[in-house]
Amino acid sequence: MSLTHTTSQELFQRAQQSIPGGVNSPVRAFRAVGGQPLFLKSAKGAYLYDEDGNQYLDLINSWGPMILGHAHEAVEKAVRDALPGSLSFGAPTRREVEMAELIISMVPSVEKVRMVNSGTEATMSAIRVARGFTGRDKIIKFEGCYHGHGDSFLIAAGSGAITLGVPDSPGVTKGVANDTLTAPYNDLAAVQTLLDANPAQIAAIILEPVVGNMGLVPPAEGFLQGLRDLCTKEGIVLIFDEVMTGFRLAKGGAQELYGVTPDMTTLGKIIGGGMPVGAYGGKKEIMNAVAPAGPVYQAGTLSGNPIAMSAGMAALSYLNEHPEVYPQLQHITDKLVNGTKQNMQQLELDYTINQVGSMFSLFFTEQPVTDFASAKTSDLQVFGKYFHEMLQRGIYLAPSQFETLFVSSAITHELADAYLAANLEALQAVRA
Ligand code: KE4
Repeated sequence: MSLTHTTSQELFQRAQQSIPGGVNSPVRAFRAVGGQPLFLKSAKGAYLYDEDGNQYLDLINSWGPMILGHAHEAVEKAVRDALPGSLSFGAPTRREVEMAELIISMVPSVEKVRMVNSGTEATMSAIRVARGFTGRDKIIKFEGCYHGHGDSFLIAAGSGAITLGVPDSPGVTKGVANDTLTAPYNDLAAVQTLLDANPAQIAAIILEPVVGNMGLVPPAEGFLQGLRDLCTKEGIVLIFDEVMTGFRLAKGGAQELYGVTPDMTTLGKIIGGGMPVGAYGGKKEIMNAVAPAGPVYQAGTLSGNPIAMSAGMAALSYLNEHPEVYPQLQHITDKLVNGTKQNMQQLELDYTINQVGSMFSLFFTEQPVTDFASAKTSDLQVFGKYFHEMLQRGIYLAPSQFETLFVSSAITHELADAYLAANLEALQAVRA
């Protein structure tokens, strides 16, 4: 595919005059893979179209939200039907009640839920509630996990922070940083050490129950249950950040898949169907601490926005009513992963590939990848070359080794075959 990117290049030059780095979220800038970002114009089903008319098979799906593919009729119709009623009121609406009830029916550990406008708002709010509920100040997060750009989380953060080499961002005060303790993912002993050193001071442990933000890293056998047991014993609020995994790995997210129940859950991405929506929820006794029911303050002008609720409800309702989507996503993703393994075997390559459900990552390292340290053994130069080899063949991957791919239900067997053909050629090119 001979791709021209003239318009994208012109737009990127323009964008850098008015937007920091020319993008509204750092990972989009292609800094980790080199080259210039593509400016997208539209998308439909499994395909993206850029400003120069090039078509790409989408393996990011807006970093997770577009699980049903782009411009799905159920979601688009819901938004069209809502538009004539105005875009926002700043007052309670029927749709917000219906949305809350739907979330609670799909994620049983969530007994009450508050809508916000992003995953970052959800996680920021969840730890404030945990601190208010327990009267404790410190939190534990895991190296390489990313929970949005809230100050408390930009400590050993994954995703765009590590992609840009700033896992500990300037601008986060020592005071804030002192209250965030970190441990290696999958390391229960390290968590126990932190608890011993900070008795009765830990308000919450927050984690991605399946990590997407250092690339895809599954929880080790017993890790989630071990954290559950420690939190129960110590009166610590266990928060599953399911912004990526919620409604993706199962209707009830990773907590359903692994059978471990958190005290609070944060949600985003799929919950908005592509619109800006986040949510946090959990046990009634914890959520009743949230204003105006309780004293922990959190607010938002556009929280529960009617159009966003319409899009989110349409997406969640579709998943709720079509549970066959999940085994279908598993099957197609298995094909992509197993096909990649066969390609590597044919080329005598032995890179590591991790998968859970419809999320997977190819790491350019031969070591098992079980935490941040092992993820960082990946060869980023080779990843960058692979990324562009795939892009030239019309396959749009996440522009960072420290991100997961997301499969949509719009990806058919035929499209999986196209992906695998490109994958074989791209691996050949990087091996050379
Ligand atoms: P947002 O504020 O970006 O909606 O959500 C933050 C967030 C919270 N928790 C988890 C587990 C997340 O993955 C995210 C955001 N994910 C990144 C992708 N790694 C969003 C993409 C971006 O930063 O542009």
